[in-house]
Amino acid sequence: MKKSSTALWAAAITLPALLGFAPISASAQTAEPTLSKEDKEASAKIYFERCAGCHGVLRKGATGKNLEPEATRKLGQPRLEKILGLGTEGGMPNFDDILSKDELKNMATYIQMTPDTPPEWGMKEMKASWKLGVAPDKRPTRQMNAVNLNNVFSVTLRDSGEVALIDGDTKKIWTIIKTGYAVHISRMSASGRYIYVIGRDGKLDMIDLWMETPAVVATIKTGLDARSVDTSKFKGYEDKYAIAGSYWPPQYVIMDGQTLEPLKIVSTRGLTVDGAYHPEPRVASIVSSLIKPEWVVTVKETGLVKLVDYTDVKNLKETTIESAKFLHDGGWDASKRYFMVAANASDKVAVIDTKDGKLAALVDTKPKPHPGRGANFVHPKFGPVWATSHLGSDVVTLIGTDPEKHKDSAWKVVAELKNHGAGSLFVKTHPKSSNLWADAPLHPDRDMAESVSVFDIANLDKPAEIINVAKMAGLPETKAIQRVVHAEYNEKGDEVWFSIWAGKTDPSAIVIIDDKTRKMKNVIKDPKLITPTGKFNVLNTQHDIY
Ligand code: DHE
Repeated sequence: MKKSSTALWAAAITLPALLGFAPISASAQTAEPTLSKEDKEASAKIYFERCAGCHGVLRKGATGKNLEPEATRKLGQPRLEKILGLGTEGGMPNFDDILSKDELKNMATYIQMTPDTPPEWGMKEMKASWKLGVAPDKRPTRQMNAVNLNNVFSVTLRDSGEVALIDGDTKKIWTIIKTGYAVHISRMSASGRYIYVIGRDGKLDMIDLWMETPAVVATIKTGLDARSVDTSKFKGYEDKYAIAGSYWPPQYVIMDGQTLEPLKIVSTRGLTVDGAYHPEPRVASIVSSLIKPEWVVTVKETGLVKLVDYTDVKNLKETTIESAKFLHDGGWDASKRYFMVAANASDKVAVIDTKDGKLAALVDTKPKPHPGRGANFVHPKFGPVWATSHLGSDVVTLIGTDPEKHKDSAWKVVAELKNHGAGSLFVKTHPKSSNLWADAPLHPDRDMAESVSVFDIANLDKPAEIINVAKMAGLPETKAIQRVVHAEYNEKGDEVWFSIWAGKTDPSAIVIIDDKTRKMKNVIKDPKLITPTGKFNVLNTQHDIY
């Protein structure tokens, strides 16, 4: 029986296993090995929450390995249980601190079973999910609060499906807003007034910072599994459009930037750079150009980068650039002409020249680069460089980004700094800082995952200082590792904020370090801070300062 869009919406708020995923074939249900209905549903939920991001809904592999039955059954139950529990040096995190022995056992079985295919999510379903809470003409005409909006941080509270807006001046939680499941990133409108927050369940919420207490003014479910959102930032198009990319279904949607009304959906299914058809080419990072009315949309599995021209949404023009498979996250170089994006499972960084609409270079790196948006600074010897750390290697890679004045270094790895461990996710600096920070939250060793490296940009021959940030927070000991994740600067660029990310029921904190002295300045502790991860300072996010 066909499901109504309301039923789909309701189902999709809960998780995919419970969403009515249609089994691929009847034989899959009887295929060995098997789980009880309850255990299969529970495992499918864990798979969606913890595994699908890296391995894909159809388990074809990307950042993580292919987990189709052909591959997993070769490894067998005991080996799979061990990998799931302890993780690997290659960047697969350990799950023995958050999953029980039975859950690990069931997961090892589950990934040997045939994957299910989730339903599609088209215009009809999107429109049914769209809610305009406060129409643009009913919103404030000026800022109704006295908060310094430039220094507000939108903090992901991963496991509670919320964001905390923290006033960076007073370090007080201003408000906590319910958003999508395991909310992923926050991005700003060009004006800096609206925050757009995307959940892993595809729920996009638009928050108005001008209200006395900011709240969601529009919401839509853009897909069933999503990671990216951005807005139109080119002159004349400020706050006009928003775009969200989905993992499932593999597509992006362009929306009215004031209301989130969906205007156009574009599928990303198709052929990879190698010419093979892929049923699940997921939209990874999206950034908004300042030099053209375009978004840069990266498609993970195909390795294609789309420059989407939004001047005529009805007759949409896309420039398709071939790069390398498994595109993931990335950011602008300092000039904001080149987009540097990690093709992480290909061990490459692709450099997209958004002025000429071409691939400028594919740079080979150590395994699994993972920059977040990366970090830009002027290297004493090589001029402007962009940095990334790695999931699969204990280095921070510096790539030259100035083909005009430093031609010899441009698009080359000019240095590899020693990070304190692999399992790194994010690096960060600020134009006003002389520090470069790198985390390693997915390192299987507790001490490594709880520490960060900080490099002196003026003296990069000196080894990094390693700081155990979790200890600084002074939280009680927890079974789960207190992973220290995602550096973010404040408006002035003189404080760096780190999240302590442990278990859902564990106490958590945000540690604020004085960037000059590298000593703790404040710690924000509050029972409402449940699994804080990404932090997005309004001004830095609005202007792509990193
Ligand atoms: Fe992320 C950015 C995908 C797991 C925190 N993450 C991104 C982007 C993508 C992505 C495609 C780039 C968005 C953009 O710029 O438009 N992330 C994925 C995954 O597929 C993956 C590996 C697995 C999953 O199941 O989702 C994954 N990410 C995580 C986490 O587990 C993290 C550490 C904690 C969390 O909150 O879920 C996490 N991802 C982040 C953060 C950013 C991000 C904080 C933004 C970094 C920035 O500075 O812009």
